[in-house]
Amino acid sequence: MNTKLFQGKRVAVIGLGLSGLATVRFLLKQGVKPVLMDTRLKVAGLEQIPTDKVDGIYLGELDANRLAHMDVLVVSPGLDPKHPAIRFALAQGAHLIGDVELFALQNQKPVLAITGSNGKSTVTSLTAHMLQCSGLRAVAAGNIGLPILDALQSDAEVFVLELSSFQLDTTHSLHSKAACILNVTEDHMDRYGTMAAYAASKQRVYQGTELAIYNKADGLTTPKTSVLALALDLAGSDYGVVQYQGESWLLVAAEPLMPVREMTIVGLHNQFNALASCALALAAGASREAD
Ligand code: UMA
Repeated sequence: MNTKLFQGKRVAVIGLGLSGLATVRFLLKQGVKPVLMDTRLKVAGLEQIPTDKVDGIYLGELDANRLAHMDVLVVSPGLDPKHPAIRFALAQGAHLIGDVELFALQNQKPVLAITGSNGKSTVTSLTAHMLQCSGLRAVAAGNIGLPILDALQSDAEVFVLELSSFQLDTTHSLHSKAACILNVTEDHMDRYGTMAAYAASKQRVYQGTELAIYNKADGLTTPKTSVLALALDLAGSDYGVVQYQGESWLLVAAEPLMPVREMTIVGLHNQFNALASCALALAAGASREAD
């Protein structure tokens, strides 16, 4: 790991849910002794953590003064970084990251990154499955349920990451073979306030990617920075759905791949999800036969 970030630093893990506890396990393995905090008074799974190995566990309302003494805050996705105590610590110079950033600093394997308001779990699972059918050890992780730092311990050859906007907000260094925003529809307005802010959070998935895969029908998914891009469009001539041999076929990289009739997931949105999965899987080395 790029341990420089932590040398002589005081690190707080804020939020002790699934991803927070995975973060604590990860940091302990790296020889970092974090301070643990959660706004809840009771946290399931905390008993797994050896209390003598950490620098204190604080449950209940976050203490701004305690946080202000920290150098690095690893904040869980479920906790709004705009919390006043966190903002106060950031104003004092603390550095804000999340578990995906820790993963990005350590990981050497190819990554596919998927976000969107709808369909991201379907596309993440499908993409991982296509890669597995190509003989690659692909592991699906992130918002889909497996904490990303637990996945890092696996023998994966490719990581297929489902990333929520919350996770993207605290990620700065992720490099990916391809990244996709499937769609952006109104969600999490309690946290973002405006669609523009929410869409900007989703756009972070394109930072550090080799290929931005976007939805031509949804302008909020179009990359806002200069990056190699691939548009998905059901009516497209590269990735789309075409009439071929008298019926509808999925068109992948400008060639018919399979009849829509043979798909096990139905509906136009799933045809789109299948195209996105094909584009992602191909970018990470899947064979067409496995798509
Ligand atoms: N919480 C507090 N105080 C804290 C920390 C958390 O009250 O100090 C609350 C949160 O508001 C939330 C709950 O505890 O209601 C869990 O939050 P968390 O950040 O601890 O979540 P984890 O258990 O670590 O699970 C997270 C993702 N959860 C969220 O982003 C809220 C899981 O996505 C993900 O599968 C898991 O990490 C592994 O990577 C779930 C989710 O609901 C499925 N995601 C949202 C969505 O899909 O809409 C974004």
